[in-house]
Amino acid sequence: MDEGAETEDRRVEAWFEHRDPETGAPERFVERRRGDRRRSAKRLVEAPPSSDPDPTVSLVIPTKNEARNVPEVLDHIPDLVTEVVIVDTRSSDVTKLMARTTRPGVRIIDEPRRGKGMALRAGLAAATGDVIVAMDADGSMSPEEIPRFVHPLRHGFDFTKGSRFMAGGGSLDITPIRHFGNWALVVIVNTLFKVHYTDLCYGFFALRRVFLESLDLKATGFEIETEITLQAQLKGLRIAEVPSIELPRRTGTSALHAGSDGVRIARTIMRQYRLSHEPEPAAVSNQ
Ligand SMILES: Nc1nc2c(ncn2[C@@H]2O[C@H](COP(=O)(O)OP(=O)(O)O)[C@@H](O)[C@H]2O)c(=O)[nH]1
Ligand SMILES: [Mg+2]
Repeated sequence: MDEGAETEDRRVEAWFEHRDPETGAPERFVERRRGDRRRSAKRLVEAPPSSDPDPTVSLVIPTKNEARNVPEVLDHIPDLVTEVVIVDTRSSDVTKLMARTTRPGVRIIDEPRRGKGMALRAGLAAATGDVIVAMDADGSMSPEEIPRFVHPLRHGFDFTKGSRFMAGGGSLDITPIRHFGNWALVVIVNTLFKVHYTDLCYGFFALRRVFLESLDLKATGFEIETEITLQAQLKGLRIAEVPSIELPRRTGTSALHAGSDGVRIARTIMRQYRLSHEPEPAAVSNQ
């Protein structure tokens, strides 16, 4: 085969149409990489893209001393959320009481071990919905945006991450030092993993629960958000970014320390990068 034909062949081969196995209807185009094959191409759990118009949705909210903020968040949860799971780490205020009063059906889990990562992992494991959405309790994320995160999961995607830095997003909460740190970490991730994210350290995301078990999550602190994104990437989940507006925390102060947590996030990136170079395990069918 001459060189021109080979190039043409590669171009034709670069995309293929994914069809519904039952109806044969075209669903979406999927990129096929040859040569520099995407390391994340293989999913540990093979599940077809979901087109369920009405999935059950669990909302997981980690709380630590958010009594003044949590009622406002719980008051604005849209109807599509079918379950709310609060994971509380030894709040010394009345966070749990306020949560129960505002939303009597709320599930409250006590996670004695400190750290947002610990709390989120416990909440993800306890959630029962087809889709799990995670968000903070401090009023910096608007529950009204939740449908925006669920939408892509009903249309071919497996993981939705919020972005404050794509068109339509924004942040009124982020400090200059955090902004710079987040930008630097995004550049590192995009370079190492050959992706095009616009945000990284943001705790508003949604996941199809069928993939939860395949994500190897070990983070205990604020590096959990990065770990989930990179694990989703590594396990070949179909990832969408949606714009999100981060508001100022309503009351109280953030528990994040830009320096030490930045180092933890950088370590998490390096660990995931090393994992991405290990041989891929065999796929397991879950259909
Ligand atoms: N359960 C639990 N939640 C936590 C812990 N640390 C932070 N959070 C929650 O995680 C969310 C984000 O925390 P925040 O301090 O606002 O961090 P920031 O938004 O990154 O500045 C809030 O809902 C906190 O209440 C923790 O140790 N345990
Ligand atoms: Mg916050």
